[in-house]
Amino acid sequence: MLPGGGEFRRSVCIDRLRFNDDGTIQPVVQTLSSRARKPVARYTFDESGGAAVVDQTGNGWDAMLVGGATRATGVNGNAVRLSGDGQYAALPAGILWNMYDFTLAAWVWLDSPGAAQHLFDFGTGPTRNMYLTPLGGAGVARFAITTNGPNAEQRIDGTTPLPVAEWVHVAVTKSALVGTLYVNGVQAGQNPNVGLYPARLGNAENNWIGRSQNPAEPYFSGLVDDFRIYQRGLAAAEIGELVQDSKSRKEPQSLRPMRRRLTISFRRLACRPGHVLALGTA
Ligand SMILES: [Ca+2]
Repeated sequence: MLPGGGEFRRSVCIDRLRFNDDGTIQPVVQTLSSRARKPVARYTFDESGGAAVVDQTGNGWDAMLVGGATRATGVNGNAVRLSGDGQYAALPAGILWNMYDFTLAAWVWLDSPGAAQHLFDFGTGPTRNMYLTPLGGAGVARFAITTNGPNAEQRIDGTTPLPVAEWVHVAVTKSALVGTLYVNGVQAGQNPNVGLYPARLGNAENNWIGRSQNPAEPYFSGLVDDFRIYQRGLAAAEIGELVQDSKSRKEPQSLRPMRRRLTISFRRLACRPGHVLALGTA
């Protein structure tokens, strides 16, 4: 139980314990597998068109564009364009069902200040949800999570609204009780006592990019690119790397065209049935 109510749980798997001569336990060093470092879901919106949005992680959390949302030039490849008039992206039910710590990150382009618009909103309705607005009631960008309506929100407020008509990277992380809001890779707000977490929203079905759980609030108007979900709170340095990686537009080594002349020759009878030929460069 937490001092302010609610609860916090974290599951850990300990690989190795080392004991001192006096029976005390040496500190446990946390390491992350390569799998844990990767996002749970990632939407690059690089499809040429259509309503289907592929989860680039291969985890199968494919999304769907609703209301005729289109694509336009993004930070890297395409982005999704949302008109502010009934268009949004719907992510699968339960995508955050088992999350305690998390990171949500995306590039956004606001057509207007976007008062009360929701970049994302995951939940079951106006009572139980978590969202990010570029311009909330306090006049600044805000992340909030609640299981009992707006008056029970736990919030992370920025210091300004999100900038308009330019690409902005925005990220929210939660690690244990500490929730942090980043804008363009720099910390813009922090709340050290965020006791709620996505798993408290249950097997939520309304997981939206560009639409609020509150039907009275406006749809998002602008562009969204490279929307990522992690099942852990990324460190500040990692958020910075995320911003730089997107800007550098690096092409993976394996996808670069090969410009070296290759000569392949086979000795007679060198390959037999069942042998596999692998091509590569030294
Ligand atoms: Ca893209």
